[in-house]
Amino acid sequence: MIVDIRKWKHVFKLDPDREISDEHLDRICLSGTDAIMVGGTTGVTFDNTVDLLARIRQYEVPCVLEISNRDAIVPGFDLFLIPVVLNSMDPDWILGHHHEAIKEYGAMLNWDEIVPEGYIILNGEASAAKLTSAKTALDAKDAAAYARMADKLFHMPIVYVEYSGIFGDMELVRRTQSVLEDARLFYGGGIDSLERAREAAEAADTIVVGNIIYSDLEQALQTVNLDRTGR
Ligand code: 1GP
Repeated sequence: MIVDIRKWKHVFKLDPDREISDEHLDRICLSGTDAIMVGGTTGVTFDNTVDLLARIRQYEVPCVLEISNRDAIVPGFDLFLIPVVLNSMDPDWILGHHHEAIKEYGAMLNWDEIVPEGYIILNGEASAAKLTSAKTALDAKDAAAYARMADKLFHMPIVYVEYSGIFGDMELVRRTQSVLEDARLFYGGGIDSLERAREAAEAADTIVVGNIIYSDLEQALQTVNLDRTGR
């Protein structure tokens, strides 16, 4: 399947470590979202990732894996997104884990399916921020500088502004998006209503909706109803 991330406006992120019923998964996969991203910070294993992939594969929706650890690299996804945490203070999350994984699998990878994501993690309370020792006290200028690095120095196709768990500063997101020339700005964090989805979609290129799937499915499904004109 040819998957073009540049066409994505809305993505649902499913965590292999969390339970979702067949009925809820059915509604998510048929919601009209542009893609399902599979990923999580903790408890992601080969087995729970394979299980979730097999269930999602019953539907036509594109399905991509955001790789969070080396043990959970499962073949069969449409794309493999590789997070590089630009504001991590621990080099392992910028290139250390990547080096180890590529040492092991580099020769057999299909690089056309690999998409690096330049992450900027901004909610210091999020488990991803703690795990990666992210320096989250950043202003819009800092975020824009990381975004330019990802876009122009490293030619990453995605800059991901991650507020996981809280709804972020949309002015910062807007300003960060505005400095990008080639990369797409993905925004995730605290989108729990159509109103917030629309607000985030005005600032970012692509919005990612996670948590609310598990706490209020009806609200989650509402977030797909974006105005799809424009970028
Ligand atoms: C998490 O960016 C996603 O990685 C979505 O965030 O779970 O807060 O919706 P939420």
